[in-house]
Amino acid sequence: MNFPILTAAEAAQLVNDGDVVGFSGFTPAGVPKAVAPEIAKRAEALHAEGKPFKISVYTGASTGDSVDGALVRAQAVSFRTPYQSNKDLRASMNKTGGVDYVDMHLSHLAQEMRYGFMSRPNVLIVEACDIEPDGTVVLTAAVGNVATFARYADKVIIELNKHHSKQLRGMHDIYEPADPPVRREIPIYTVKDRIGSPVLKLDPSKIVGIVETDLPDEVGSFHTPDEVTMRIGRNVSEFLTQEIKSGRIPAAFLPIQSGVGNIANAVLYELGNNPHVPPFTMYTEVMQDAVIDLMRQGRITFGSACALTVTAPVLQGIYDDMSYFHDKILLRPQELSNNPELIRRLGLITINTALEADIYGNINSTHVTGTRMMNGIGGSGDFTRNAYISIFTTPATAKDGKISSIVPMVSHLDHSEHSVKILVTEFGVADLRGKSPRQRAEEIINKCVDPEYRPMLRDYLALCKDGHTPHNLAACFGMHRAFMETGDMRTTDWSKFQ
Ligand code: 0RQ
Repeated sequence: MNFPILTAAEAAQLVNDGDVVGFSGFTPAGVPKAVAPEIAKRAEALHAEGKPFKISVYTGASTGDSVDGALVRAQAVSFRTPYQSNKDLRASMNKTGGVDYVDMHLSHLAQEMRYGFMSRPNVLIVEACDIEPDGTVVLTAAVGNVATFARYADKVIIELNKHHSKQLRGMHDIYEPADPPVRREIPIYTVKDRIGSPVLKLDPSKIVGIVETDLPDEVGSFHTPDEVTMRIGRNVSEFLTQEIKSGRIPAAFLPIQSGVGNIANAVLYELGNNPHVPPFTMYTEVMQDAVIDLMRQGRITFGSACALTVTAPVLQGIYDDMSYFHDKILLRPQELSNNPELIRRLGLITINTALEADIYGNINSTHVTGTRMMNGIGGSGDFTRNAYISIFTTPATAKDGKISSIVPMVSHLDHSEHSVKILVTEFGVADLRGKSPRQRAEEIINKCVDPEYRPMLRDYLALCKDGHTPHNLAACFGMHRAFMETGDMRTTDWSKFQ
C-alpha cells in the first residue's frame, strides 16, 4: 500500500475537537514532534474564530515541549494522562478550570484502556524510523503504550523521522499480555529474554498519512553532579556494597531500576565506579546518559527499558556504534518494563527520588505542600511496591535549607511505609527493614535528617502521646504551616501545640 505523504500541517487537519490522541514515546524519547505544534496552531486558529478545539492527550510518560508545551499554551488540551514534566502543563493542571490530569502508575494505563476503565484513543500519532507497505513500522527510541493505542485508534499518522537510525530494527520487544481471566505468566525470566515482536504491525487501512521529519528527541541535559548529589550517590553505592558483603544481596548482584533526573544519573555513576559492585544489568523504564557511559565501560552489561532517555549527542553515539549496542539494549512496552510480576520475579533493586518523606518512611513523590502537582508518580509505584529492595533518595533539604524534605507527616502519600525499605540523603542511609514505626522514626531522624532539623523533629515526637505510630494531629503539619506563613520551616514553633 502507498501511504499519502502529508505535511505536518495537513496531518493536523485530521485531528478534531474532542479527539482522544495517543502519542508514541515515553519521556521525550520516541515522541512524534512535528504534528503536535501544527495541532496547536490549528487550535489557535479555531479559537480565534470562536470555535472550540481541545483534545485529550495520552502518551507513555512525559513528552517534550513540542507536545505538552505547544498544545497547552494553545489551550488545546482538556485531559492528560499518565505522567508529565512540562512547566506550562503543570501550571494549567494546578489551576481550577485547567487541564484535567490523571496521574497513574505507568504500568496500568494499557490494561485500564483494555478493561474499559479509561477512554480509548481514536487517533494515534507514531514516530517511526522505518515503515513497510503492509503497515509494519520500526519504532524509535521508546515503546510506551503504542501497541495498545494502535488497537483502538481508527486513524494513524506516522512521523517518519530520519534522525533516528534504521538499525534500531531488532532492538524492540513488543508484546501485550492477555487480559484476565486468561492471562498467563509473562515469560521473561532474565532481563535479556525477548518474548515479543521487534516491529509494530499496524493495520495499513488505518494509516492516513506519513509526515517525513528530521528532528532530534527533546531530552534535556543533566547538571554536573554537585556535592549533595554525589554524597547521595556514594551512600547508595556503599549501602549496596555492604548488602552484597552481608549476603543479603546475591554476590552476582541484581538488576537495577533507576528513575529520572540528576540524582538518578549521579547514583548510577557512583554505582558504576564502585569497584566492589560487580558489573550489573538494568531492568528499568528509562536509561539515561550514565547507563550508556557505563555500558561502554563494561560496567553495565545489558539494559532492558521502555525508553532511551538520553541527550542528543549520547543517542547519536549509540547510533554511530550500533554494532556494540545492538545486542545490549531491549526496548519494551511500559506494561513489561514496569510490570509488577516481572519486578518481583527478577528481584530488582529500585532507586527513585522523593519530594518529601516522613519520619515513619512514607513518601510523597508528587505534590508540593500536598496540593501542587510536580510531575506525577510515574513508574515509582510500580517498582517500589514490588522491589527486592526499594530505595528512595532525596536531598535532606530543599530551597536553600528553608524546607526539610523530612517532615512529621507527608502532605501527600504516594508510597507507604509498607513498601519503602531504605531512605537515603546526603547525611546517611536509614534502613527501615524489620523496624517498628518508633524505631523507624529514630533511624530516619538520626541518619537522614539535616542536623539543623533534627532537634525540631525530636521535639515533634515529644509532642506525641502513645500510639503505634505516634502523631499529634494538631501539629503534624506544623512545619508546612510555618513554611507557608514565613517561607521557612526553621520558624516552626511547637509551643502552640503543647
Ligand atoms: O525545585 O525546580 O524550583 O529548583 O522540587 O527537585 O531536587 O531538583 O530533584 O529533579 O530529581 O526531581 C521527585 C520531582 C525530584 C522527581 C522529583 C523542589 C526542588 C526543585 C525538583 P526547582 P530536585 P529532581 C521515574 C520514576 C516522581 C516520579 C518518579 C519526580 C524541584 O524525581 O518527579 O520517581 N519523581 N518516577 O527545590 C517543596 C519539597 C521539595 C521541593 C524538592 N519537599 N517541598 N519543593 N523540591 N523537595 C520517572 C518516570 O516514571 C518516567
